[in-house]
Formats: sequence, structure tokens, C-alpha cells
Amino acid sequence: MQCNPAPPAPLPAPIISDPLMLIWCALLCVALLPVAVLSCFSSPCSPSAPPPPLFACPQQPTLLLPPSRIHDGICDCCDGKDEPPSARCPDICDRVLKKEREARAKREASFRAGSQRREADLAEFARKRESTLRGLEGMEAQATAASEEVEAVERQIRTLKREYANARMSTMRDAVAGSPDMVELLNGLEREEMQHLIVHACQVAGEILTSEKESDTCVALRMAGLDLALTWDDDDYDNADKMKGKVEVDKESGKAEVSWDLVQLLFENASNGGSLNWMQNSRGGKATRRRLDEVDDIDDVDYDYMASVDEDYDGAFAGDEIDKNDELHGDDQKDDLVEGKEKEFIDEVKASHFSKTRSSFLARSKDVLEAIAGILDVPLQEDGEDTETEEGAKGETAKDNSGAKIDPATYTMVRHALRSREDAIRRGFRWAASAKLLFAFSNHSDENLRRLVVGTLYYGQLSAVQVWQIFQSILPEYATVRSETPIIDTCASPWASSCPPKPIHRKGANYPPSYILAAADVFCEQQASSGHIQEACAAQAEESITIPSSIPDGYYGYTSPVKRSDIKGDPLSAIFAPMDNIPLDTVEVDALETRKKDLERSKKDTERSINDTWKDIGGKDGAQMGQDGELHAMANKCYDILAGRYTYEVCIFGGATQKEGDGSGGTNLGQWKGMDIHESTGRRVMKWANGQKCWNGPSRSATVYLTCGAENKLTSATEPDTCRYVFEMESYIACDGDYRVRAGL
Ligand code: MAN
Repeated sequence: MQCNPAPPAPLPAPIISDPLMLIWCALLCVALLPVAVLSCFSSPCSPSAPPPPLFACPQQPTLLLPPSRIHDGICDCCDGKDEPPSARCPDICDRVLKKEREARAKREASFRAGSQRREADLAEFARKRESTLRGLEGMEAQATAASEEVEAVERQIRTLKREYANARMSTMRDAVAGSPDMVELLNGLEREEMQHLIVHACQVAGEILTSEKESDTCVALRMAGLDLALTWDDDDYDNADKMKGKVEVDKESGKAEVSWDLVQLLFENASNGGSLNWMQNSRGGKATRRRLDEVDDIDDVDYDYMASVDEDYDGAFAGDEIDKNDELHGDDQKDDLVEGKEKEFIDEVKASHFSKTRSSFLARSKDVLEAIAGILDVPLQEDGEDTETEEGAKGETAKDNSGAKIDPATYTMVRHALRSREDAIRRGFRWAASAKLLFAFSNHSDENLRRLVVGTLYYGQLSAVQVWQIFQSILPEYATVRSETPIIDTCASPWASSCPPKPIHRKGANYPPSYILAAADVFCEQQASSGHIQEACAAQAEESITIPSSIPDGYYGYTSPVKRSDIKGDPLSAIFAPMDNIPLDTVEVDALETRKKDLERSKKDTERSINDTWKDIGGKDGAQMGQDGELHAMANKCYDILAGRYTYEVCIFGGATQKEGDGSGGTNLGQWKGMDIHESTGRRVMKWANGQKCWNGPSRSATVYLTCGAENKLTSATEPDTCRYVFEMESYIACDGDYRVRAGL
């Protein structure tokens, strides 16, 4: 007989109508106390009651008896409490519960030992955290001091560099551009003439500054711009503002000072022994191009290809030359080369009077190179890296036009000499065109233009003679001389008609200034007495191509320009001397930079140890170390267990691994994710995730369930689903008050 549950509402007539049934219920309730007391009084035998509760033996809480076994004359509980005293059940609990009691005693002992260790650890952690926090204050003060020191050194460096940059800019303005000699030179020129002077100065600079070969911009002009804080950017020719250059307001001082980047550039240029660098060097990073290569479109072009297309061998590219090669090289290159102003300007430069000797040299050089290529049986366009041995081998059998044996080494030398001059001349064309391009799109004040002239002459390493030669080509007063003696097609020195130097009259005075004329005088005398012209004439007189045995200066009218610094007593050197004499304390700056680096390193070290120290104590709020820092005892420790063919290892704050055999290597089961306390069971659960990917499955992961124990050790390992690993662990960090209550200890 039993109380059946009834549907909720409406309530039917009471089921317990039978008086006998009532008595049974009452008896059962008494018997099941206290285990079922709640169930009984809340709903025993009521229409909505659940099935009658089971009876739990007082000393065996896990042994649950159905009502049918109560008072049935059989002693189920070890103390016989399921039967009335009259049944005289013997108490056999000591025997029956031995194992259970031992287990419980063990649990209790573990808990006592574990909780003691836990408490001791927590107390130690609290002490450690406190003293660490005190230590941290000191370390943080140290880091702040280091930062301040770094800043102070940085300020010193900045001051020194800025002082240098300011000195350089003002020297260029006052001592150089403002010097009477320079003023005299500049005052005689119109705006347009200044631009022409810059264009050809760029051309000469392109030929002189062979170390700048990679550049297609007039570096000398760029550098001149730097001294004016003038910058101009890529693709912004139609942006007048950008083309004007900029003076940035210094953020710290609020003063209108040039930007720090520019200061750095100026200083770097100076401290690198004056090597020309117009690139912006982002601190510690890669140099980025600060400004445009004006003849940008031919920047990416394969020059060997270009030379092969360049049929008239003048460094520029006529449309029909390109058209012929389209099939081979596609339209893109054609567009690049033909479009835009670049070509127009290169053509203009090429056609200028100043370039005539260059062009005639290129034409002649092309013929000679072709002839050499034919004789040596090598392709015309080589990249110049042909080796002596290769050529030597071929050369043994080489014969010249007349069938005589020739010396291939001489030919190789001649080829190299011609090619390097060609390269220089073509770079000159490009640099000149780049200056033209700049002037076509920007409008500089008179003052800036004057200073660009001065700077370009300075950085381009031009000598007074070269300035004089440019004047011969650009000043209208010399037009008659120019037209009377066309340079091309004559074997005379290109400037012979200008010798002896003749002044012109400008603004009521003789022009160019006497120091330029004096230098030109020396040049004219040297020209007259050198054998170069005769040699060049002899070469030119030949009707057929004779391969020369050397390429003398003046060969076909072209003499490689000489750096001002290599010319003794050049008057421009004296004018520019103040620039070269600006004191530059690189030693002090270097020492400061070294100090700054050292300080930064030690600051980093301090910051790193501050970080590590915080980690050591669980971060600012201690949360990373678990409740009250309980994980501290296990931090960075590893625990392992052998299960089947694998040894598993889990490292707190580290990784979990599965190893096989001798244990080398192993499969990564994941990285430490943290420890949570399970809401309903109160158990601590540690997790590792994102391990090695399982074949056709998820990434491996590991979970460790902790239970209170006197020691920290893994007690079991399973893989319930493929690549999901579950471990049991005994740990004293789990021996807290909550565990004691839940375990009924
Ligand atoms: C390896 C071990 C196993 C895992 C399989 C899955 O053999 O990591 O634990 O079940 O890979 O392919």
C-alpha cells in the first residue's frame, strides 16, 4: 500500500480516507525521522505528494530502504534501526562500517594536514605580497627616475642636435648665401637664370656624385632644401602648400622651429662625413623616402632594357623607340616612360647647349661599344660585370677589323670607361630634369631660390669653373659665342670659344664675379697646354670607328667634372668654408646616445622585473593567484602521472603535455587558462586549452579537478572524448572551509 500522487488541482476528495492507512502513514513518518522529516511534513501522503521517501539508516546514510523493508522483521541497517526494538537486531556497525570509517578518518586526516598547509601557505603568501608590494614601490620609483633620466639625456641630445641644425641653417643663410662674394654672384642673375643654374648644377652634381647612383632626384637640391626647412612630397606637385615646404612648430617649446625629423636629417648628414642623405630616418626603423624622385616613372625601370631601347643612345626615349619594343615589353613601361613631364624635361636638358658635349660623347660611345661588342663577340648590353677571364678566353681569338689580334683587356677597360661615363651623363640628365620638374610645379620666394642656388652648388660639389661653364651656356650675353662655335662637330675643347674668359656687363658691373673669371682663366690655360684636346681631335678626325686604347678626358668633348673638394684653391671652397667649419660635437652626442641606450636598457630591465614581480604576487589585485593567493604554492610547478602508455604533465601557469615512451617531446595538450571554482560542487577546476589540433577534431584540451588532499598530486588521467583529457588531482589548496562543510567533516 502506498500514497499515490494525484494530479494538482482541483483537489479530489481526500484519498486517505481509510483510518488504517492514516495510522500507517503516521507510523512511517515517525520511523523515517529525521531523514525524511521534511518530505513527510510537507507532503506525506497528500494528493500532490511524491512517492514515499526512502529510509536512510542513521549510520549508513547511503543505504536507503523503501518502506516495504521497514518493520519487515529483517534487520537491514547495521544498527537495526529499521526494525522496532522488539526485533532485537544486533548492532554490527563496527564490523560493517570499518572500511567506511577508515576512509572517513583518512579524509579527516588529509583535511587536517592539507588545511594546515593551506593556511601556512596563505599566510606566507600574504607576507610575501606585503613585502613585495613594499619592494615594488622602490622599483617603480626607480623606473620613474630612469624615465626621467632618459628624458633628460634625450633633451640634451635634442638641444645639441638642434643647435647644430640651427647653426647650419643660419650659417648657410648668413655666412654663405649672405657673403659678399655670393651676393655678387647671385645679384647678377634673374630668377629664371637662377633656375637654369640650379638645373645644370644638378646635372653636374649627378655626374660628380657617383655614390648617389641609385637616386633619380637631384640630391644636391634636396639637401639645399633641407637647409631651408623645405621639403616636398611624393605626388603632390599640385599641392602648393606641400611644395612650399614647412616649418613645424616645435611641440615642447611652442617655438617656430624646424621639425625634429629635419634636425635629425641635418645632423645625420653632417655626422656621416657629409654623405648626402635626404631620406627621413625614422628612429630605429628603416629609412623612408622623404621626398619624391621627380623622375619617378623611370625609377623602376631596368636600365639595361632602357639602354637597349634607347637607340640614339642619349639616355632619353623617343616614342618610336618605345613603340618598337612594345611587343617585347608591353604597354605599361611605355606609359611610364612616355607619359608625364619627365620625358619632356629630359629631352629639354638633352637639347640644351650645356648638354651638347654630353650628347656627342654618348653618340660616339654607342658606336665604339657596338664595335667592341662585335669584335669580342659579346652582347652589347651587359651589366658591366663581365669578368676578365671570360673575356680573356674569348679574346685570345679575337681579331679587329684589319684582322690583327687585339688585346681584350684593353677593350674591357675601354668598355668600362665608356659605360661609367655614360652612366654619369645619364644620371646628370635625370637630376637636371628632376630640378626642372620641381620648378615647373612650385614657386619659391626670391630669397629661397637664391639659397637653393647656393645650397645646390655647395652640396653638388660644383667648382667655380663649372659655374662659369654653366654661365657660358645659359646667359644670353654669351649667345653669340655659343652660336659662332657650335660645340658639336668640332674637336675643339667645348669651352675653347669661351677662352680666355670674357666678362659681361650686368647691373653696372662686370659679371661673373672676378673670382669666377680667375678660376676660368686657370682652366683655359690648362686646356690650352694639355694634350687632351689633340687626342680628342685625332679621335674625331677618324672616319671609321677606331677603338681607342683609352678614353682621355675631353674625348668627344666630354670631360668628367671634378669635385670641388678635389680642386686645390677653388674660390667656392673658400666661400663655403663656414659650412664645413661648423663645430659638430659628434663625440658628445655619441656619448649621450650611448648613455641614453644604457639607461633605456636598465629602465626596460626594471620594468620587466616590475612586471614579473607583479605576476609573482598575482597581479595588482592578486586575482591571478586564485582565492587568497592559494595558487602561489603551485605556481609554475608541474605534476605528472603515468596512465597507460602515456605520461601526462600539467604545469600550473604553463602547458599540459602528453608524452609517450622516454618522454621526450610530447603532444601539446594546451596552455594554462586559469582556475575556477565550480558553482554547484564547489570543486576547483583548472583548464588548459588550444593544444595541438586533433586529427579531424578539436584542439586538445585538459581539465584538472581538484579535491582536498595533504599533498599536491595527480591521481588519475582519462580521455573521455578523443583529445579531451580529464585529470583528478589531490591538492591541499582545496582543503578549505567550504570543502569541510560539503564533505561533512
Ligand atoms: C594521439 C594521442 C591520443 C589521441 C589521438 C587522437 O594518439 O594524443 O590521446 O586520442 O592522438 O588522434
